Formats: sequence, C-alpha cells, structure tokens
Amino acid sequence: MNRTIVLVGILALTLVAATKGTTVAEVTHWELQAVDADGVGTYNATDKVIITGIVLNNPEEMLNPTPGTGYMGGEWQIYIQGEGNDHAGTAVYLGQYYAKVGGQSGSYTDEQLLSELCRINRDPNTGYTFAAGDGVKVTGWYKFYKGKINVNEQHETLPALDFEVELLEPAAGLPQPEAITLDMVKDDGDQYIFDQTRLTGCEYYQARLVRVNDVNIINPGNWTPDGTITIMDSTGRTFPVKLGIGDGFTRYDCPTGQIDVIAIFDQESSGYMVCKDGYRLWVVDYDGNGLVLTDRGHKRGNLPGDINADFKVDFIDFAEMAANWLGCAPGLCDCD
Ligand SMILES: [Ca+2]
Ligand SMILES: [Ca+2]
Ligand SMILES: [Ca+2]
Repeated sequence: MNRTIVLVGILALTLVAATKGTTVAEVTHWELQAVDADGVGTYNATDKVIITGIVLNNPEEMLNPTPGTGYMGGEWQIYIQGEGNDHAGTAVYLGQYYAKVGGQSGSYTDEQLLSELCRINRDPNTGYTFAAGDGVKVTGWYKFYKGKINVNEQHETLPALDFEVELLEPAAGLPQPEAITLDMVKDDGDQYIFDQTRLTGCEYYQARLVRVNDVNIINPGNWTPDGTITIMDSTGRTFPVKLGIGDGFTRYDCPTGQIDVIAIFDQESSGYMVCKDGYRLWVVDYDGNGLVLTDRGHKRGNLPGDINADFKVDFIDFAEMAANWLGCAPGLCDCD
C-alpha cells in the first residue's frame, strides 16, 4: 500500500516536472497519424499537439458517458476530420476508470467525470455546446492505441493532463463523405489493404467520413446498439460496420436489400505492436430512412412530440418518453 502511494507520488511529481517544460505545436492530422511499416504511430516531435478540423460525431452516440458503465466507466469520444489537403483525422478520448489500464494510476469519481464531461462538451469562451459539424481546435496530450494516435489525457486524471476543445466555427457542416468502394480497402482475398505511406488503402481513410454505396447487410441478426454488422458488395468483399449507441438502432429495424452506408472509417487493430488490421466503419446513429445507414439529421414533420419521426404523435411516442422520464444526459444536463 505504502509502495503504491510512493509510486503514485513519484509519477505525479514526474508529470508536474514534465508539464513545466511542455512542448506544444499545431500539427496537421496527416503529420500526427504517421505510421511505420508495422502500422505503429511515429509522431513524437512535441509533448502536446494542437489540431483543428470538423467534429464528425456527437460523443454520446458513440460511447456511453454514464458514470460507472462498462469496463472503462463513462466514456467520451469524438472524431475530428482535417480540412483541405489535410487528408486524415484524429479521435479525441476521455474515460473514467484509467486505473484499469496497465501502468495508469488514477480514475475519476462519478462527480469528477460529470464535471469533466460538462467542461469538454462546451466551448470555454462562449458556453456553446458542441455538436457534429462544428469546426473546433483541440489542444492536448496524445497516446498511440491499436492503430491510431489519439488525443487524450494519457489516461491520467491530473488537471495538467487535461485537453481543451475550443470552438472555431459553429455549424460549419459535416464534410462531404468520400465515396469509396470496398476494392479500395480490401484486396482480392478480402483482406485489409495496409499501405504505410497512407496514400492508398485503409490508412488513407482512417478517422474520416466515407460513403460505401450499393451493399447489403449479411448478418441483420447482429442489429443492436453497439453491435457489429457486416456489409458485402457485388464482388463478395465484406467490411465490418460497428453500430454506435444512438437511439435509432433500438427504434428502427435493420435496413434490408441494397443500401448505402455513411460512416467514420476507424481502426482498432487486434495487436498493440503490429497494427495492420482491425479496420471498420462506425455508424453512430440511424434515422430509419431505409436506404442509407446514417442519421441525416434533418427531421421531417414539424410535429413536437413525434419522437420516432413517423409523422404522428401517439402512444408509441408516449411510451418512449415515459421510459426515459426524468432522464438526464450525463455531461450535458445540470452543468454548473
Ligand atoms: Ca492506422
Ligand atoms: Ca482531466
Ligand atoms: Ca410518432
């Protein structure tokens, strides 16, 4: 016990010392996401980085922010896509139970987590609540994990390791998803295409919004929040699609027949030191439109109380409201 306390103390002092001479630079996502031949991130020029771009997702539709849930407790993650010729993107992550990760020392209490979520969900200068499609600037530390360099707190709760999210352009709009076909990311044998230069294959699209047209879902039985379905194209190539936890995956049935998919291209490799697999598409919510697996974000009908967007207010809407009565979105409600 004493040894643990001493070790934690030494770690804290080390981090404080490191903070004094902290180096920071604005980098492109392209620079930050450079990899070696094994797919391991190589960026190490500064301690902290500043990145800018467009937020691709609402965090609570990707990971559950509720304190005490899941292995890592409440979690928060957004993807930020680079603009112009900065053809890359970066995930920004915060979790509650860092102490469960090897070599890490602290975790957040429920109250501390909610305070952190309230802080990073809003622009510190205006109080504006961030949403997908906003232009932002993130300043923070970073850590490599299973194929990507993520901006995070290096899994420590010390305030010196906080990251900051600041608003650059409210409602800039989501980027146009880049249309890809599965033969651009899978070879003839249906294996992932890895290219260290990141100019082709899966690495080129990592952490960016893509669109795959004319595919079908071959395992609709996996349709559930946080589930993983598989799409297949006419050549027989397949790709996993991770479903987020947006309420549409409960409210609507899995789309059938030939569909299109709009998703964040992600990687979470099977290994830590060789990271050339584990690519997947991540769709965080679905609006039930039947043709495109996405949430278009433009609800029709203009009828307050029509929760399931079927253009009438009835018991189905009431039952959903009743089931969520007095619910409070962690990190968004009751801030301050
Ligand atoms: Ca990668
Ligand atoms: Ca923090
Ligand atoms: Ca309705």
